[in-house]
Amino acid sequence: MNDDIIVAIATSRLEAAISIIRLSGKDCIAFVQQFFTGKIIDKASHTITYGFIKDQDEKVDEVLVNIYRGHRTFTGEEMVEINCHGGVFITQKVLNLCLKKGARMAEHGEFSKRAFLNGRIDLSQAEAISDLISAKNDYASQLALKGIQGNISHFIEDLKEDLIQIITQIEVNIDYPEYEDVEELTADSLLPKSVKLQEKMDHIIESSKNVHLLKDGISTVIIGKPNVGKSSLLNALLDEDKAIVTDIAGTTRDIVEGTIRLDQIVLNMIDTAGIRDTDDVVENIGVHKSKALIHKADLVLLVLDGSQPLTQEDKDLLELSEDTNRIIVINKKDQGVLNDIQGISISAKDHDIDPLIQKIKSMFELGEITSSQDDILANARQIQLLEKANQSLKSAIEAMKQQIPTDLIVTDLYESWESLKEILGERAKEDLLDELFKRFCIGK
Ligand SMILES: Nc1nc2c(ncn2[C@@H]2O[C@H](COP(=O)(O)OP(=O)(O)OP(=O)(O)O)[C@@H](O)[C@H]2O)c(=O)[nH]1
Ligand SMILES: [Mg+2]
Repeated sequence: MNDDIIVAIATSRLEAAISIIRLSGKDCIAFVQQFFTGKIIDKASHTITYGFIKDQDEKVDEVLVNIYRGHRTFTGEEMVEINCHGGVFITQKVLNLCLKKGARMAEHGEFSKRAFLNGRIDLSQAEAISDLISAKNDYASQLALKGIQGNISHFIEDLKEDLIQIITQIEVNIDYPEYEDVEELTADSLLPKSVKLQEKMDHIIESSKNVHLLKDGISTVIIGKPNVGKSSLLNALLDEDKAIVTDIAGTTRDIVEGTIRLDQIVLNMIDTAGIRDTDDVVENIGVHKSKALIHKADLVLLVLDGSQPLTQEDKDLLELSEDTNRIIVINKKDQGVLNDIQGISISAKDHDIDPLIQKIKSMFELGEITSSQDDILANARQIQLLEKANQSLKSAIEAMKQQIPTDLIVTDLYESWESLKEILGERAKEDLLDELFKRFCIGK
């Protein structure tokens, strides 16, 4: 494994009271001793020493140096942190000196990657560190902190434990097929155990997905036939004139985006081209894009013009969006309502949209989830893997129900097991690791 000495400025590049230069790698205490006047070479781990950083005879900075001897360190290797005065120029000069003496500039996330490779943290914890750095709201930071503390690792380990018990039970069966009575007995108790585990996975997947809507925003698409007031609704929600509004049908040709915040909920809004059959080439492309978005969105706002009777185009859209998470919005209520479709009546033009906002808030009322619930996955990669694990387990359950031979069932269960391991990076491939750790900042 690579344990050469890496170095990076671990604090922000702005002027500050102090800035920290972090080093990690084999014998990095002896390395720093070469240009530090304080005595650190024989000092105990986790101690702080005062002195000067010197480049030959020139004093570069007055510093405090923390030393950490392996393995109880962040990276699991010997580490040094040099606390410099916070000037950008001085910090850079100390960094340059480290590089000149032979340390290597750390890559993005390389400290965390070493922590992972040395078994100090698992992949879910490493990802949580990256998430905490980029967290932009309370939900995201709470979730990340739990991840760093090993929360995800714990509940995935629990799932693994349940699964391995099921696998063991079957393996015993395969090894001792002569006990026919035992086989029947085992198969009976296996099914409820497996179903219970599968329900646990279902629950984690669902709540994780909900929380991610909060963390990353709810992708919301506004659809409807031309001229019903979609762009007016976007503008009213954003409280600005972002999209062009005219009384000409087919005004919006391309997608217009905007973000709104309703308390803790963030909506990533997309206004689309009004959907209709058209010969206009540009408009037609827009219409296709609108249709494609309907099934990708977390929330669909289907706008109808309440002042007009329902048309075939409206009916087609009602059908097209039937299986989505949708709210039917009846616009132009200031002109009276002529259709009898159940929906939320608003007047986008007058910014009279409060009933819609209340409806959206009530649909995504998830305030309690992150604070009270522990088994939440941190990102799409983890959710996908748990879904895969769940899928394999489901096939195994189906097979158990159909009394398929146990040695075939075991293949599915092992697949499920592998996916669970992958969440924690226990089988992570090199290229995946590189991809994941690249998203970190240097010094982490
Ligand atoms: N009376 C009334 N008129 C409205 C309301 N909302 C929008 N309009 C008018 O309806 C017309 C069309 O509004 P847009 O917001 O451009 O409609 P659109 O659905 O985006 O239309 P396309 O982009 O062409 O698909 C404009 O003249 C708006 O002023 C409303 O609540 N009441
Ligand atoms: Mg429009």
